[in-house]
Amino acid sequence: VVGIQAGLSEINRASFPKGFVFGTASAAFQYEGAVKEDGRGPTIWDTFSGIIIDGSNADVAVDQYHRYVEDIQLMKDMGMDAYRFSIAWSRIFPYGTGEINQAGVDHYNNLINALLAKGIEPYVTLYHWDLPQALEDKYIGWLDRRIIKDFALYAETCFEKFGDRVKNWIIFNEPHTFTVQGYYSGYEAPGRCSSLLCKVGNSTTEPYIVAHNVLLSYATVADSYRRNYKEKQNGSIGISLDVKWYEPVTNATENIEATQRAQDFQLGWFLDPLIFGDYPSSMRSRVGNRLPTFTESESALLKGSLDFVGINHYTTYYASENATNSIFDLLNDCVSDANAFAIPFQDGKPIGDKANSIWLYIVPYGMRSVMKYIKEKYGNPLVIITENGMDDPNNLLTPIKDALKDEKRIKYHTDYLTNLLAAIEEDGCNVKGYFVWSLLDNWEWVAGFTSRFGLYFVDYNDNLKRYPKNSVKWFKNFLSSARS
Ligand code: BGP
Repeated sequence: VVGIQAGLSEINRASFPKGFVFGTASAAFQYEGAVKEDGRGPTIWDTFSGIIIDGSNADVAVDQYHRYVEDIQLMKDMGMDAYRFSIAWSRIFPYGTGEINQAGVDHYNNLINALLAKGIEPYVTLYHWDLPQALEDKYIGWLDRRIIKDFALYAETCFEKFGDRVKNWIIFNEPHTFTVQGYYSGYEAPGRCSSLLCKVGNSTTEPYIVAHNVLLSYATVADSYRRNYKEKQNGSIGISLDVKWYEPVTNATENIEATQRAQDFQLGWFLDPLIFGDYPSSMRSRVGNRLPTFTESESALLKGSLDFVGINHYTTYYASENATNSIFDLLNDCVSDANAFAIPFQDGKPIGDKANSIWLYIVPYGMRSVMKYIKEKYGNPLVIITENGMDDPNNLLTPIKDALKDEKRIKYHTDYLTNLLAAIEEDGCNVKGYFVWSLLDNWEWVAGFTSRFGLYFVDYNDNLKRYPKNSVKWFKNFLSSARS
């Protein structure tokens, strides 16, 4: 068939396997606004006191809480099949547990029903980083095992209330990111660490405890879903993991080994327990007794508990055993135990063209490499790309008509999708969906409103009006080809 041989510009929906799903992704805190409405409780992101580049907050964000009908029409106009959004835990349980807030349930019922009425399938994330503040106050949130029970109650409540219509659940978004950024570097909520930005917590133990409690929460919820809901509701559950592709910065053995460790301390930290039942051995040997252990029954619950692996992939870096004394050492995603540094340069040359974000380099083959790596290491599990996208520097131009010319984004999606297709067709990877981050420009963690990832431009100076960027036309055209 068509696909890669046909050349870059020729791929379209019909090039992908039957039933392949295309959608856009979002997160409650970044989109909803209305933070004090209808009984929503505060979250750790409402109270976060770390640095946000433009000093903004997400009190209004892009106001999707009130504008979801209009936004669903935008998805429909493009021909998207699905929408990935997250439920704000503190709209369902304002204090994390206790009484259900009916107004919150009503809101998500309305959103789900409005999507289905337009033929758009909801893919629902349960935890996209907005922990109810009450649980942070009560027992320091993810650091305490009591969270497992509270999270399970929240998850089960969502299955009960929405599972008759929601068939795809993403239990956690990027546990690696919120573990490292929240408890190691401190750039993100709850900003506990012993490094630059804050002085609480212990960054040599907390990330591992948090990750462990997240995994045990996942295992508990997966077990409950399988026993009580799966058959009745005919749905599936998974998790979204952030994965950078890494290449060794040189062919020296130490850098080849650092590359594997970077992957183990990122993807392996979560996917190894979920597929094999335990952490990677490189983590065990380097972290020692600071790395918690799973009991036999916990390990059995984790093993094979995913119906699909969600992958959020944006960029590729080199990995090196040695620090580079650049800003990237500070932005490094790898905890120091990994003894691996991720850098986007080799001999001063960048690994790819840059998006607007300081961390985002455009390296399309990284997509294919990640897919192949997952197939080979983890036995070809079912994968959904739950995020892929970029913030085009042109989106910051004025006037707005110039900001809409996002040809770099079009090229990004063309090239990443071409590589994804090659992974499916030529490498035999088992991938069934692709979600663009993001439908709209929105409030980005740390970057605030300075970073525009949307297919639609949002005018923050004029009532949050949405304007289609050129990539909307591109997707519309891409999706309009007959399904294969
Ligand atoms: C992912 C998050 C998204 C989104 C995206 C863009 O890691 O899951 O929520 O924010 O990154 O990145 P950023 O917000 O850092 O600009």
